[in-house]
Amino acid sequence: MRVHTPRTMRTNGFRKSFVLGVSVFVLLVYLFLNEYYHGGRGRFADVLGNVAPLWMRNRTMADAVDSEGGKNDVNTTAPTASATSYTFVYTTIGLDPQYPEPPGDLGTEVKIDTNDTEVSAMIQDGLINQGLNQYASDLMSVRRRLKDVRDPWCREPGRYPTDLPATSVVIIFYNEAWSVLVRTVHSILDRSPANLVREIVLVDDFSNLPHLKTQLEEYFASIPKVRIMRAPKRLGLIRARMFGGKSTKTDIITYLDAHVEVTVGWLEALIAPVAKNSTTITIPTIDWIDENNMKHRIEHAPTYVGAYDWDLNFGWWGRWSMKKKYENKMEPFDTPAMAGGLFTISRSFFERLGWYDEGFDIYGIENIELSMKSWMCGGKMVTVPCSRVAHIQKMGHPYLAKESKDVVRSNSIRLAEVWMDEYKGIIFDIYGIPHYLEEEFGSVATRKAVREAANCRPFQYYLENAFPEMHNPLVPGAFRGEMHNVALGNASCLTYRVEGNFLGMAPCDGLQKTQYWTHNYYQELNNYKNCIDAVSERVEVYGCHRSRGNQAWEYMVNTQQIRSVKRDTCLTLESRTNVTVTLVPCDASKPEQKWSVNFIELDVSMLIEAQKKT
Ligand SMILES: *[C@@H]1O[C@H](CO)[C@@H](O)[C@H](O)[C@H]1NC(C)=O
Ligand SMILES: *[C@@H]1O[C@H](CO)[C@@H](O)[C@H](O)[C@H]1NC(C)=O
Ligand SMILES: *[C@@H]1O[C@H](CO)[C@@H](O)[C@H](O)[C@H]1NC(C)=O
Ligand SMILES: *[C@@H]1O[C@H](CO)[C@@H](O)[C@H](O)[C@H]1NC(C)=O
Ligand SMILES: *[C@@H]1O[C@H](CO)[C@@H](O)[C@H](O)[C@H]1NC(C)=O
Ligand SMILES: *[C@@H]1O[C@H](CO)[C@@H](O)[C@H](O)[C@H]1NC(C)=O
Ligand SMILES: [Mn+2]
Repeated sequence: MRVHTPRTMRTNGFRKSFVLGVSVFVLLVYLFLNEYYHGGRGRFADVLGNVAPLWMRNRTMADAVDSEGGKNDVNTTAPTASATSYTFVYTTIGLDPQYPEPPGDLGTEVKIDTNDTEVSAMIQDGLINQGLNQYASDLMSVRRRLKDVRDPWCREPGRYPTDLPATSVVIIFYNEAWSVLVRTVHSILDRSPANLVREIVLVDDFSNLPHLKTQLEEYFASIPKVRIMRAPKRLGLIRARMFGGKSTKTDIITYLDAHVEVTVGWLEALIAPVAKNSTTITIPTIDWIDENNMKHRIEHAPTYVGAYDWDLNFGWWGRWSMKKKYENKMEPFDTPAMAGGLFTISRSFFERLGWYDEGFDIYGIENIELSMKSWMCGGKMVTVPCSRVAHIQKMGHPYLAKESKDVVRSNSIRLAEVWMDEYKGIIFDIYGIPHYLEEEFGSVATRKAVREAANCRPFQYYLENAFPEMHNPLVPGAFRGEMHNVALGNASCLTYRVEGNFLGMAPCDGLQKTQYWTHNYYQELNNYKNCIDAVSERVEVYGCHRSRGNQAWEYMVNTQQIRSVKRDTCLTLESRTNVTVTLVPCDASKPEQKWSVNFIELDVSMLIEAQKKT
């Protein structure tokens, strides 16, 4: 993929008309606020999705954003000049008590009369289209205040060096709701030291919602720090992140999702470890904005750490389950994996790591790739407890909604081939394939060259040092390859042909296609994502689902039998045909129940030891 030069949105003519636009806008805001706050409820949602907050009524937006802290109506609670040289324009901008409290202020939930059926319908629309309660978001100020939720240790004077470098903040959006996106940007402007934010780059990944076009440009034109880039076609989240990141000029890049609200101190805490060592990638503590009511929920995130299972699907594990213990729980702590959207990285390190694999599609797995290679190529990844960023966890994956291709599969297999050495077989086993299939997943030659050039360590180093808590991937009797029945000998292979839906014995052909089986982490008997399924006393073949049940098998190493975990019967060659297989009660004396296979040999000792200790 070629990266196109960013199209800048501010021409002179545009600027002139914009000055006019801003004036009109300020006037409208004034009139509107008068109307709303004195004239009753209900009008604003259709007038202006972006509710301009009360405290802006006498100032232009740019004034508000660039204002010096500590004066007039700005209340600063953060460390003052004695601790750092930053200017803080922080959470607690005072509200005028004569007006009602804006909905959701200080992270409270937005209360809505759901007896109103029209409102309920609008809420449903938002949940379906945006994966969040957009109606509630639209009710809130785009500059809603959030509390400083950091531990007191984080706020101590002198906690961070005074000479931290600035960062570019890169945000990818695709059909994001107006209030959600604009609030993300305002939260950064309002709650970051101004001198640490060089620019905020909004990358439009080919959205088609109209409010993200001219309206967005007009809205931010008065804030020079905000730069809007448009992808020339749909790039997908991964390539859009590279598109935006490569356009920045700072050495430090901070990525955020387009549906977050940062809180006081988030940025200093993220930048400091990267400034100290450019091979460190930092991740904030990701609090939860409840997608149903926009409530800022802070109780869980500090107890979690990013991790994943062998499906490479990111998840949150309890911090207590990790081997490494920390005396001071507020210090940045080692982390095996990132969720993906929120992190700070040195641009030079990102370059050395080859950014992301450009062969990755859309979304997914790139977070695991970056996690692995950060550790393997001379650096590390840490979670920063003092950096608190609130994130809307959307229902479903609106970003993926229209994609039918199994992107996670091809991305996972590319990742495994390049980064996982002999452990890649574990991933291939999950997809039931014998080796990397270049004709299907494309070349990875350039990715292997990246790994070579960056002089990265083996995957085993990552397991030992970053992720010893990883589960043991080998089930008892884990195998891959041909399945021979002892009654027939090694020239006859268990075969599955999609055409005719045939499962049975056939002469071995050595092609590793219809006769290739894996007994994998999910206890499946898997041939290219087709799994043997214990329907009843019969066996049939269905798409693999990883949920065990009918598709879970136990290879009994001593007797060579294969038992259905669900039915407690054994996979047996039917001697009346010598072709078909069935399920009958297990009987270790029957050769028709014995299967000779090739067991997997792999060093997983570091994982097993870690399990014992926890
Ligand atoms: C700010 O706006 C209020 C009305 O909302 C007005 O009474 C006041 O005089 C204004 N102050 C300034 C400095 O313009
Ligand atoms: C700032 O906020 C704090 C806590 O909300 C409050 O105690 C203090 O009085 C405020 N200061 C000013 C100058 O408004
Ligand atoms: C919603 O309707 C119920 C039953 O009609 C009523 O008890 C409740 O007070 C109503 N809620 C609001 C917020 O009007
Ligand atoms: C940076 O961190 C890496 C490990 O994460 C370490 O090996 C290296 O020595 C550090 N560099 C400096 C200059 O501290
Ligand atoms: C079949 O192959 C297995 C190894 O897969 C071997 O142990 C066994 O002796 C072979 N049996 C015959 C009959 O050759
Ligand atoms: C099945 O194979 C076994 C072993 O080769 C043989 O003894 C038996 O006669 C065969 N049965 C049929 C029905 O072909
Ligand atoms: Mn997100």
